[in-house]
Amino acid sequence: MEKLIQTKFLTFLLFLWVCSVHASVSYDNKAILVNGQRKFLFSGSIHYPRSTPEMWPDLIQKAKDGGLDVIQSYVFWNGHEPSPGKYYFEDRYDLVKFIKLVQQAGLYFHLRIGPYACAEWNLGGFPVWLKYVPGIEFRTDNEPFKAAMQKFTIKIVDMMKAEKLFQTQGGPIILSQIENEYGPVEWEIGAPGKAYTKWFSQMAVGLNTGVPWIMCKQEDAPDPIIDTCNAYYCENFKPNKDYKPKMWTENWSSWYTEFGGGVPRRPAEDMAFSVVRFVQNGGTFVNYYMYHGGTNFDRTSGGPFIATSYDFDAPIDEFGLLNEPKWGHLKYLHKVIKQCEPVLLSADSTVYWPGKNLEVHVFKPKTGDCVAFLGNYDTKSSATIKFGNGQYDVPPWSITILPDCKTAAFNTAKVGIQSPMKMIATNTPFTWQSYNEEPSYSTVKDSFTAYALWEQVNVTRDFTDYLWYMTDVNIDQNEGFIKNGKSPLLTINSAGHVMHVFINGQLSGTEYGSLKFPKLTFSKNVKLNAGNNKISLLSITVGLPNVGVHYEKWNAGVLGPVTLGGLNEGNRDLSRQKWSYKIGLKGEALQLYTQSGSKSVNWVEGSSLAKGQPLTWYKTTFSTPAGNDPLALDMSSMGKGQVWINGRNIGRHWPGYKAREECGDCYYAGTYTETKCRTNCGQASQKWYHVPRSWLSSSENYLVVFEEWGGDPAGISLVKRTA
Ligand SMILES: *[C@@H]1O[C@H](CO)[C@@H](O)[C@H](O)[C@H]1NC(C)=O
Ligand SMILES: CC(=O)N[C@H]1CO[C@H](CO)[C@@H](O)[C@@H]1O
Repeated sequence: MEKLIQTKFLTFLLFLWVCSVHASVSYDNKAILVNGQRKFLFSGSIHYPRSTPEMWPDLIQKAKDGGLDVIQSYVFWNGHEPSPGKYYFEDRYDLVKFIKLVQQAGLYFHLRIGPYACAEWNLGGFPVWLKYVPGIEFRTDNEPFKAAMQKFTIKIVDMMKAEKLFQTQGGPIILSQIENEYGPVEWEIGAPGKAYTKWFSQMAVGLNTGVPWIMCKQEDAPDPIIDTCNAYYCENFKPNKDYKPKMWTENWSSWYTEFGGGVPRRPAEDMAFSVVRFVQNGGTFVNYYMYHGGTNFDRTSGGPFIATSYDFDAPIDEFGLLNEPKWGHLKYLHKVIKQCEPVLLSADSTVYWPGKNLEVHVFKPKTGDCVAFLGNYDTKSSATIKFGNGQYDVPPWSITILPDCKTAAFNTAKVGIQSPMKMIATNTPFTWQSYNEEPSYSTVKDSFTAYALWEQVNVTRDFTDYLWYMTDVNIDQNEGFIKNGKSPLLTINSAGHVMHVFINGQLSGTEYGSLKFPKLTFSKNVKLNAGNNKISLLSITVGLPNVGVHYEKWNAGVLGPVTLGGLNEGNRDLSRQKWSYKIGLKGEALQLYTQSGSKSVNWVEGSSLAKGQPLTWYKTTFSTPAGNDPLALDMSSMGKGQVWINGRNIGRHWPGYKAREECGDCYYAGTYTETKCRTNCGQASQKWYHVPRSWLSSSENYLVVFEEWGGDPAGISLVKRTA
């Protein structure tokens, strides 16, 4: 036992020695050290697939102008390995290009390999095929999982090394991350979780990247890995060893939007306040999650029910414009903190409490310099704090920074003027044509059958949101309900997420769940005729779960029971009768969202144009509006579906899902939670959908909307975002 410990200790020393010879990034109890120098680092999350390569240089420049030193991103495994061993690193998934742009801008990079990302991303960033590797269980001591995770981690590390992107090779990557917020899962699952942590820690360290590894929310992160904090406030966070620095890897700039929820906003005053609280308590690495949130294009959002916009009320908005006053307020804060950097990095603060809810931190290294933070934690009243020879008025819930212990250079609650952004209609008229897709029946081509209800993703493998469950119901002409004119009760239990019920080709109802309760039940008296009746259920996923212990085991689709009540025999269980399955929509198979595919059906227009009808495809063409303002589609008049521009999917639209909560007022003071300061209550959770300019052509653009519920395309407009 003792010998083992000794050997381990020697290996650890050897590791430190190797690092100190080759590495130019290390850490001590105070900070990350680059080339032996302690650094105070402001970092911001920008997820490369949530914007376009054409947007990247500008986003990175705006991050730099905003005072950031580091850009941080997860690596999105499902985008990079769409099928086993087939890799993709192009377009929005060109990770190397993104990191090189960060390097060209003179910034550092923090590579969160994971490869578990969470991130409100489909299946938390894991490819869907991974779910179907025999015997697999995600994120635990499971051999098939560990083999796949290791293979992908090595793939990424080797790629970074080949491109010389680690700091030790002259590149911008100063930190990597393995796993992600694993602590809470480990705590819940116990021994196999602990074994897995030990394994992935050793695996990561063994890859010799030359830069420190971090793990967030992992209190038992083994040496030499640094554990870090993710939360709205982190001032009370302590690393698990006193020789590790205090780092904040996710300082939430707000929260994500879900379909059915309001849009969260976090006041700039409170953001700045939380950052300064962390800094005065010795924190030296702050990352904003998100600095630019961007868009969940295509079907990349997770949840389920995460909206297409991932704006996050971040300092740079979804469209790549500055979100003021947040961006400017934080820029100023960064500037003032950087003035204090030498002092903050060379001393610890002394703290005292001059009154109720008041707190003063003073940094006074031997050099004779002095930095003070005057804090008022009262949520209602301002306070006058006497300090040195001065008196300072400090607003509620705020901190004033004195970089020389005399002059008030910044107060977290004093923000600049707001410059609200507007969505202005461009004069781009749309002339629509429509094509109505019939519901599928059991007799449809390319269907297959089973005497069972199957789990949806098992069948679709997530190549589409849509799966048809179809069955036939024979009704005897002697059924009592035929004679007395009553209707039988059809009850359908589904694991989620959305279901349209068609009976003999007519839409009889739509049900949908929510992020918290994805399951749904349809229960309605329906009209059935004597003889054969066709029941067709269109079951729809809205992003696969991204978080939770063994979230890979969550089901979707019509799992039953499905019953018909009020018959002569009583209840008839339909769950185990013959069901036919059809994957995807007809329009998807025909690729109606491409110019060539659209030629395969007959479209109608003018007075024949479909309005308020389910399963409708709409198409139009338009020319690109002049100028550089970011563009969006206002989809308020529509229900639910997907939108394509020039064949590219801009995401799921669902303005028909209204934010069901009530929005309270939004005073900046007081502890922030994501339910505070919401907007859009009672209205569409999302009505604008980002249209990247780089996806438009200089001549004619082809726009296609698939509408599930029924809407009025005359209400769709192209808008531009300007100040
Ligand atoms: C998954 O699909 C297969 C057929 O492809 C079927 O045999 C199996 O029962 C299905 N499993 C579930 C849980 O639906
Ligand atoms: C991932 C995580 O820890 N999220 C937490 C963030 O903070 C909110 C509010 O404090 C919690 O509800 C979340 O669970």
